[in-house]
Amino acid sequence: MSDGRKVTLYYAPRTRATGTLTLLEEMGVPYDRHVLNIRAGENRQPAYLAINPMGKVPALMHQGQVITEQVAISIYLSDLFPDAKLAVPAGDLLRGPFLRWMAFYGTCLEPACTDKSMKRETPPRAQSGYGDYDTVIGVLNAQLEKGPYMLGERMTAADILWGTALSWLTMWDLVPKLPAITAYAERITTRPIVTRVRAEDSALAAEHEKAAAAKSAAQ
Ligand SMILES: N[C@@H](CCC(=O)N[C@@H](CS)C(=O)NCC(=O)O)C(=O)O
Repeated sequence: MSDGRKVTLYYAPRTRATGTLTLLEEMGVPYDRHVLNIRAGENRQPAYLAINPMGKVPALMHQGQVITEQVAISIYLSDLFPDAKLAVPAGDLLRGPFLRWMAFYGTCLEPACTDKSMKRETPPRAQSGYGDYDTVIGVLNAQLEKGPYMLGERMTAADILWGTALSWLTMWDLVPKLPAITAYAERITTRPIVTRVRAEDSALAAEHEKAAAAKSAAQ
């Protein structure tokens, strides 16, 4: 791409980077992909820590600038490629709700689900950024009941993030299989591009597991 918008995605299969890969594919924009085998610890090697000192994926490189955190990357990419029509630009009345639900994902849903999966006691409501798990799920469910997408009739980058994540989280019983939530996740994950990315991603994850097992057996 000659207009300076080509990005590089640092990606490992079966991770949050899969959501970012899905977004790039849905947007149909050109990108480079740098694949890491996190099962073999490649994300903890100095070469990658120089890019993301957190050792986490996804990370995005654009013209020498590093962007990390899946939510920030999703907003950044949707803004960078407005022609893909998954952005909600500044000035649009839905920009506020778009940012709200993007932030809600990172600051409410994820920590609530992590605490649940670790069976950690929720801190007192006032000291917990997400309040409590049941409230997070209730607020999310009420929003999705309005449907069909997070912001109503219009599909945006928020739906790629939320839809792909909710399909895993419901499968792992970290989010309840309420009708509006499962219907929404299915609406997103049955999109042909999402289905294709998932199949390729799962095949690569299996290859990585095999390679990591062979490496540790040889040590
Ligand atoms: N806050 C980060 C979380 C990223 C994250 O936890 N990624 C996991 C994969 S889903 C990872 O890289 N794990 C490898 C490790 O920590 O060693 C985001 O939102 O992107």
